[in-house]
Amino acid sequence: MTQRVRTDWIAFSVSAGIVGLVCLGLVLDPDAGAVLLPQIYGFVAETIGPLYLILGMILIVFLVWLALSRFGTVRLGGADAPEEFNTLGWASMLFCAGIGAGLMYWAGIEWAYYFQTPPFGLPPGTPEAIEWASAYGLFHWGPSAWAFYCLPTLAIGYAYHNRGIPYLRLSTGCAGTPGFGAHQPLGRLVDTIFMVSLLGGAGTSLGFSTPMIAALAARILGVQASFGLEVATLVVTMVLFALSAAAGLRKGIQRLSDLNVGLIFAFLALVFIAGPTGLFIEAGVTGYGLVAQNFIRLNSWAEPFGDTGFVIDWTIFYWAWWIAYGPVVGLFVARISRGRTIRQVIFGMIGYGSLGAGLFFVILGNYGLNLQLTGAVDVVERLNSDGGAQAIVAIMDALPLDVWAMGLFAVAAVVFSATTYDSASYILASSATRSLPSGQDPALWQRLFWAAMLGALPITLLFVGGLRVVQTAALIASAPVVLIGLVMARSLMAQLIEDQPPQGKDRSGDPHPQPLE
Ligand code: NM2
Repeated sequence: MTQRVRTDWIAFSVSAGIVGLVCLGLVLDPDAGAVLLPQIYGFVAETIGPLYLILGMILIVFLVWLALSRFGTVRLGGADAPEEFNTLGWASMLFCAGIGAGLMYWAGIEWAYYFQTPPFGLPPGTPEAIEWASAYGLFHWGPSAWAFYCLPTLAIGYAYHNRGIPYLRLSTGCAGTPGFGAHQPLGRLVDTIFMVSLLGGAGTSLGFSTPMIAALAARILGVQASFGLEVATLVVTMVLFALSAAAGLRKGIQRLSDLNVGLIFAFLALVFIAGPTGLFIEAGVTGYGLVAQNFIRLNSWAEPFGDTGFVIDWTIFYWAWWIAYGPVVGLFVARISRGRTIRQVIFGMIGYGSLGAGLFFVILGNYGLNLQLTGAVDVVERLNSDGGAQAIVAIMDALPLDVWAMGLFAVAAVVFSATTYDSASYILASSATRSLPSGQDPALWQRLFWAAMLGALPITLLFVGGLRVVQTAALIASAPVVLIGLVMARSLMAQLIEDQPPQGKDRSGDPHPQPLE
């Protein structure tokens, strides 16, 4: 018996409407948008930025405590639940869920911004400033950042696997708090906010990676990079995805993403061998050492007396982006983490995630930095005159194998983007579906619709133009998710304490018999 898959028109129209209106407004008056968005960014970042730093620190302490506490050994799915995936498969899936083509962009070029405007008011060009330029990315993509993914993963995972709540939605992570059930108004609100934040977080990612892919394609094909080419890149990625979704090639796209991991690591290996291998190792060790020694300082530096804007421009932006992206990663990782203990989820996500992202920064970032320092390529000049995407092309041009290395990188970035469309549109479509009997997929038209919506935001942001404009999308999308994060932490703890009472009456082995609704 197949039940009907019903669209949830409220969630559908509210989230599509918000994103549609924003895009329409920006297209109708891009000049006003170019002025307004940076102002909004400045205002929001200055106002709530320090709060993000504080919450980030509290979160890390909370997670480490949770992992080491008696709740750390609680297993998702109950005490006897077997692990669904082996550790290597789990680690690579969680890594791929958590990052996208945005990592490829920023690992290549982030250092060049820090090189020009170093942290802590250091004078540019000093050995210390250069070491920080190489190291700071390891922090922005490191343990504190991955912690933002952990909370939704645990809150959703525990409610889903141990409490038998049958929905993979963000409201599932809030279900331990009265009023937040999937069909209650607050729960619906959470799921609708989730959809908007996902559109903002994924839109940011595509907003960074699209110009990079377009610039690489232009260089490989020998044509001029342009806004038209950027739109074409996004459309081709979207069509690739739509074709595979329409043909029901879910398995296909999964294989493609496995292949992608292979491609990207082959690329990193190539750079590692062809580039200054010894320097990568030295810079990696130094970078991790610097971040470890200064961990509290980095997490708490709010630049109260300086005016370089480093924290507002970078740490706050990154925290916002991780937060906005957190719920979708949480949903996915919760789903694949059955059989893992809370401790394994916390240390595994933070550990494997940080190491995977760090590898990109150590190899790709230091390759570019070394080109700059040896005078082989003036990457910084290229960045300032032609933008980040062209600066990446300049770095890639220095690699051996002519355009082949660059092609490998570009193909991996396209597949990363296509898989972002795939998972994001699937989750958006599920969130806007009222009842989705297990084993059934949301309607195809919805998935294609959301893929188009996911493309609309980055196209509009690119049309208005500028780093700040893209950053603003992430910042705004993150604000409501922070509030939901507090509810999730509360819900998780309420359920854990209820199921594992202090005086030895441990019920952690039993999945909750009834869905709590
Ligand atoms: N985060 C990890 O494109 C991407 O890498 C998506 C970005 C949130 C900074 C994720």
